[in-house]
Amino acid sequence: MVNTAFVIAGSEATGGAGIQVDLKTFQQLGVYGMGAITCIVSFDPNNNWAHRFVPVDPQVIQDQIEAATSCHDVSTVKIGMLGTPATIAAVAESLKKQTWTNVVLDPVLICKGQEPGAALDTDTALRDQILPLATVVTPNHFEALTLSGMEKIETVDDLIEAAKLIHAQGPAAVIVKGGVSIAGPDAVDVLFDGTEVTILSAPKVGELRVSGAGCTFAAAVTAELAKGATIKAAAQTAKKLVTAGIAQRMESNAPFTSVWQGATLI
Ligand code: PXL
Repeated sequence: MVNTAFVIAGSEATGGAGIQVDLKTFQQLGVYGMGAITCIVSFDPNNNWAHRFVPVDPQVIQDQIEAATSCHDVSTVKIGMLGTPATIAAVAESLKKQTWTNVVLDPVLICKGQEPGAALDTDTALRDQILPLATVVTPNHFEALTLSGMEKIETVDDLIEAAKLIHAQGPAAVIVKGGVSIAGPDAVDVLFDGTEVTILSAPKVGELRVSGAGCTFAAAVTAELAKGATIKAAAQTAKKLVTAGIAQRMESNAPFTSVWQGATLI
């Protein structure tokens, strides 16, 4: 029996982020992927690679979710970029139509192409409507600041505090990713499951952000959970996979590199 996983996320056409990365990661880990697109992000090579953002009609998002979940039995879902309060409401409503064993939320809060005025509404909608449905949430440094309400996150102890504050808002487990935002030689992430704190650490591969690291990490956690791994084991595998994918990253004509979802594990 092939394990299945579903992703509800935005499209980012360069292949460096979004649903493209999620489905590649599922495949890399031997999981049958299916996906619904919530919004379309097209970077603009003539305007400093700014994000052009178009939300998908909420009804079309619900139709996609209906098609995928009717066609295949699936109980593990990853949620990536949703984009607007309307798309968030549509996804929340559709998710409630069946029970899920694992709901992995990558809380992509803002995208550069969105109107700043709309971003707060979007954050609030995500927090109110999607966060309570999540079993695992994977904020990066910026998202952890927003979701925890902390003024700064500078140390591993701060990462632990943020994970605990976000955990108190409902999700069964929180993985706060320190990445290059925390000083020191290692990229440190912290998993808190309500009782145990687990530190995931690997030597940094340079100090630059690599596109798709967050998407790849959450998608790898999702795929491993779909295969029956514990959250801790899934997070450890995801960390190894992202580290290898960053070390073997794709160069591009844009001023950023992307994670390679075909990297051999080191
Ligand atoms: O990496 C965050 C992200 C997620 N999803 C989509 C994106 C981006 C960043 O560009 O475009 C669709």
